[in-house]
Parts: sequence; structure tokens; C-alpha cells
Amino acid sequence: MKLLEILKHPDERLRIVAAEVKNFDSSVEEIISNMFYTMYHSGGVGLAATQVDHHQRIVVIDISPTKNKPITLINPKIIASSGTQSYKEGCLSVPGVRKDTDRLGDIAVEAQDKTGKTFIVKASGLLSVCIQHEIDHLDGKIFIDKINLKKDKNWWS
Ligand code: QAP
Ligand code: CO
Repeated sequence: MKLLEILKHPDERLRIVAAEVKNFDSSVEEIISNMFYTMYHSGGVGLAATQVDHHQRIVVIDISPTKNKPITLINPKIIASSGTQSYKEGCLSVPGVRKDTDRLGDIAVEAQDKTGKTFIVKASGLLSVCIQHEIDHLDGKIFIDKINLKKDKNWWS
């Protein structure tokens, strides 16, 4: 297992749009296990491949307090949603910054596992926020992009 370097804002590589995974080979398994190792080491709950300068559509998540409920999403796509929510988000690529961010509420996500098998996960609350935050990374978007300079007068506080 390898500890990967996490890109920090404003590194422009965080803006690269990740490519779909088409070949489910051992290199995909390798980046996934290194991403989990790096995320747990850094005290994160979610990490997108983009953040470790690997531009394929791969996300790892573990929001459990016991850190033993790993979720891997490959080529994730939101296929349904209802409602909205706001959550005070942070990001390993923007250390120290926390900001209320508007998101979809309940979501259904279609994704593939490391063998290429398609599955659907339904998520609400923190898990829903985390999945949306990580899919944004794959599209080169960061939560602080959503800061409204007019509305959020003191966005830095
Ligand atoms: C994305 O974020 C997320 O500033 C994952 O000093 C955000 O793991 C999911 C972290 C909000 C759900 C809700 C941030 C660690 C970790 C920091 C993270 C820091 C140390 C952020
Ligand atoms: Co992030």
C-alpha cells in the first residue's frame, strides 16, 4: 500500500475532468487500495481519484465512525434525487476550510464495482453529501466554487 500525495487547491490539476473507467484491471484495484490507505491516513471520509492526480472516475468513501465500511464507486452517476440539503463541508484538498454548501437531498446513484458490475446505492444525509462532493471532484469542481461572493460576505470565516 502506498501513501499518495493529495493535491491542494489551487493546483490546476484539480480541474481536470476524469475519464470513465473502461478496463477493470489490476491497476484499478491498486489505485483503489492506495486511495483508501491515503484517505484513512489523512482522516478523510471521502476521496476522489482526481485529488491524488489520477484522472479516472473512481471514488472511495467511508463515513462510518469505526472506519470499516468502505464504499467504492466507479463511474458513479446520479440517476434520481429528491429535495435539497445544506451541509458544512470540508475537503482534504482545501485543508482548514469549512463552508455551508447546498446539495441535493436524497439521491440514487448508479455505479460499478471493481469487477465492473453495476449496482445502485440510495443515499441521504452525510453519505449523499459525500457522494455529490466526490462526483464534483471527478468533474473538476470544488465545493468552494459554490461560494457566493455577494451573498456570503464573510465566506472566509
Ligand atoms: C468530503 O471531505 C465531504 O479541512 C470529504 O483539516 C465533505 O474527508 C464529505 C478533512 C463534507 C461529507 C461532508 C478536511 C480533514 C477531511 C480538513 C473530507 C481537514 C482534515 C475532509
Ligand atoms: Co473534496
